[in-house]
Amino acid sequence: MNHQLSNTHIEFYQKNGYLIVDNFLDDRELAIWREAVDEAVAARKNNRLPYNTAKIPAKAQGEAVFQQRINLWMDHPGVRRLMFDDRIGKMAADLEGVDGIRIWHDQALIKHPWANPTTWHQDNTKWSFSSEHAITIWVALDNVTLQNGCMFFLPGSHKARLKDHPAAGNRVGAMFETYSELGGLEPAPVVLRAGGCSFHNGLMVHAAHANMTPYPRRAFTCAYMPNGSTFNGTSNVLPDSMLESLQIGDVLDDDDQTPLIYSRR
Ligand SMILES: O=C(O)CCC(=O)C(=O)O
Repeated sequence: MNHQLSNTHIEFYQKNGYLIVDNFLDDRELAIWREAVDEAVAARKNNRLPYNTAKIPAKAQGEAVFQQRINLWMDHPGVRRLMFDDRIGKMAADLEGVDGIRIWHDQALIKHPWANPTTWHQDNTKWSFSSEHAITIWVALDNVTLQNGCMFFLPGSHKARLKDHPAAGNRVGAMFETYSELGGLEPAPVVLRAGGCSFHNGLMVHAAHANMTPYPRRAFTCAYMPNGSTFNGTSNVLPDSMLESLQIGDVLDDDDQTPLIYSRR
């Protein structure tokens, strides 16, 4: 695993809000990741989450964009091993300059042939904690191109938290109707060879192309939160059973839901 970061990488990430790491996985590691993710997705069947299954059906619009299976670390030992690798936790901690990293959620994002684009959005605005130091790794399990649905980042857009998230429906650019100033930023396409990865800050405004090819585009991603992050009242991917007892301001430190994968102390 290509997990060594230089100061130049960290400076680029902190200035622009993202980083691309080519050859993150070697061929042997890529084969292991593909096998684990394919198995875990098949075993999950139609459930997006390992819990709340009755409440969260696969939404027609969501599945038209990608097949999304969340928190596969919870029900597949192979994925769990990959997600608990503290080398990745350290990369996330170093990029964000924080002392500890917890998994917020992992997800397989499989963009099937002819799938729709992902509208421009900011992830952390939708999550159950608010932090300037949330970070996501996005690992390409297939070559990711302009044709098959690569992501696009708006470099520098991570410096501001959006007040609310405009409902996009299927309008790719709905974000720019509310936040016209973002429309002046030049999008950076995230073209990756299989085994490469990107990191992006939780406030990075991003989107993805449609898949215009007859082949699936597989990605596995994990969103992380800095250790010590607190509940902000948004349910997002938390289980109903947990939401019943959580109060706004409670520290999200349950290792069965948001495990600590890296700590400097
Ligand atoms: O994988 C994609 O196509 C989009 C991913 C994305 O937007 C996200 O992880 O927030």
